[in-house]
Amino acid sequence: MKKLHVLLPALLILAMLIVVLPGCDKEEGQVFRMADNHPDGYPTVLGNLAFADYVREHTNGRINIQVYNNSVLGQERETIEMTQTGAIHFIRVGINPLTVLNPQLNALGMPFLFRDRAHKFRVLDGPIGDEIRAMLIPQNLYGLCWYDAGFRNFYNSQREIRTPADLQGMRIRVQESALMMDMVRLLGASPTPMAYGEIYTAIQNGIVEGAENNWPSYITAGHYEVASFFTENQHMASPEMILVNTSTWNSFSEEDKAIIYAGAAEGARVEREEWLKAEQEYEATARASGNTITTLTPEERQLFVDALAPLYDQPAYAELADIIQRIRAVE
Ligand code: GTR
Repeated sequence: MKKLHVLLPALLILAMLIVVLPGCDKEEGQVFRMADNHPDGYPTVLGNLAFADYVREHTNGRINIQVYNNSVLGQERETIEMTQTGAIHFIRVGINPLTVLNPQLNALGMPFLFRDRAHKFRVLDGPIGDEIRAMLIPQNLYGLCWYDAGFRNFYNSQREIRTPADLQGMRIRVQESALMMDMVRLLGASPTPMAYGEIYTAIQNGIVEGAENNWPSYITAGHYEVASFFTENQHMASPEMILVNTSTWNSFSEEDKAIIYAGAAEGARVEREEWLKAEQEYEATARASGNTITTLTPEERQLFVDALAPLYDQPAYAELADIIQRIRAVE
């Protein structure tokens, strides 16, 4: 009996642990999946992690967003579709592949539209950005915040590009977006849509000669290894965003929605800060690699602006005149 006296507290503790241990599982809260196609350390991934951490902390672990980056849940288009069905709950995605769902989103990808980064974020963080975030609700996607993705530029494996004439006849990989195809066609090149994850091999095997993207993607996806000519022509500054499946969103209480919304703002703050660092770091990597990095003269850059200006008058984009005009009017 004496022994039992000694043993009882120990048994009690053991029993408590057994009860508490599955409770630890419960502490994992409700698990949600978030997709991103970029690797560890990429600015968007760091933003996503800051978002998930904020939400986990502020809900005491009840809402646990797990970030699956590196395309482990699929290529961008598949993961957008999975977020629409709710198989994935959150996604970080660029604006261009979303334009098939609502062509109004093309407004943000129009060439040479934003005057600079500050103008872009005044538009995105203001009423126009709010309006666009809500545009995909009929497609089961709701935008929570805006991420930076810098400027997109052309690069290729063949020759230096200084003017649109240098792009003539070149096969250029584009995102699966009509706007991207029309833009590349206007420059006299031949657009080839394909998934991001296929570009490296496609350039390496000569299926396409080039692609276009920002500094961080050029380096982290390894494209700089197979496309050594990079021209900083900055034809578009389409942003990126975090989207949530609308049923998932509607399942949250108003209080939790406010936390998730604040968490997305924190994710965006971190991403935009990391973006500026990454741009500098990866530009330096590109320059140090011995690749041909071309900075255009204002006259050369103007040739790209002029070549793409007719896009604004094509019927598909003329429909965007109102929103484009409002974007331009933002001080
Ligand atoms: C990157 C973007 C990716 C993907 C990629 C592409 O800049 O962050 O989400 O859209 O471009 O060209 O497919």
